[in-house]
Amino acid sequence: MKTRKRVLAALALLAGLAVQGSSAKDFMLADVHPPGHLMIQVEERMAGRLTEVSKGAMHIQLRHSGQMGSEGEAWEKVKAGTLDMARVNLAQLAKDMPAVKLLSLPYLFRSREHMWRVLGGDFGKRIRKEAEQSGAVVLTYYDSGTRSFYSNKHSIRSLADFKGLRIRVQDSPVYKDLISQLGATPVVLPYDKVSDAFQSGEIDAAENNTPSYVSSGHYKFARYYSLDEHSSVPEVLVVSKKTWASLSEAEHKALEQAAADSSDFMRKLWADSEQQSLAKAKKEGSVVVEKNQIAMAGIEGYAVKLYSKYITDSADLETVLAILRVK
Ligand code: GTR
Repeated sequence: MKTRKRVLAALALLAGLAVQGSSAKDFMLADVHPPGHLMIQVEERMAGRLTEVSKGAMHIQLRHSGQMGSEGEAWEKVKAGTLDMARVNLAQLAKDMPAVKLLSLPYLFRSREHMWRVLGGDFGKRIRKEAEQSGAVVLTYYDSGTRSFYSNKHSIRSLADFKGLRIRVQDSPVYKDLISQLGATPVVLPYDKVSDAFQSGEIDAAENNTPSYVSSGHYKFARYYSLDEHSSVPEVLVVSKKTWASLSEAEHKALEQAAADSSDFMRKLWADSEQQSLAKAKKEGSVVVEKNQIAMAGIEGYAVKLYSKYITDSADLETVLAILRVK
């Protein structure tokens, strides 16, 4: 046992030395969230862990609050190799990756656990492959809970309540079609423009998970939050293929280790973050409608009509059925 421990310690030392051997590396990581959002805390931890496992040879420079532009812009830069890393919502990749379109379909996942198992299986491999074809390496995923609608007009309790609403969505064909399908008008806007759009009247509704609803301040402009939980698209950490190719195997391992550790950390804290955000929103005046108070049959029934548009052939059908079959 002692010998095994010594061997492991020697190997760990060698891995550290191998990383140290090359010149110090700084990586720019873009995120749109502000300090205080759980995602930023998790990325700070990952940066610390990377410096630790690489024995001071690798560093992450975190550019939060959209300093590097919107998520769409960050994704384009990662693909072009002009930005090392970005943490974005996977939905941002839908235009480039057919697998993401399928994964973004409403009400696809039964639970967080279901989603994590799907990402850990064959479907996850397909996402990695499509990301590489687009110019990026998927380092890890993070929880993003479920997204629900919020409005400054009234609570959404049934399909009829969507009528006439202008709803902000991310730049993804699936989200745009979902809003039209529900009888409202989609308005594509970057995340940092949503508060202004509520104030100017450009939109009357949006959709997001509770930590983002609160940390973005949207809850101050749109008090009616209805927990319809229509979507569970996770967050993803991507590295530009150009950056990845410039690194040694030991450096890849160090990045993978720090990223995996940060994803585990987030998984433990996510549920608390959701609860705390919801409690804060309620305390400060948000009117929260629980799922069992919503006429879900109408909403879900209409939303899933999108499946017939996005399942274009028997291979897509098989993929979606395989996702649904994952226990
Ligand atoms: C947040 C998510 C971001 C982005 C944002 C949005 O919940 O973490 O990556 O997707 O929503 O709606 O633009």
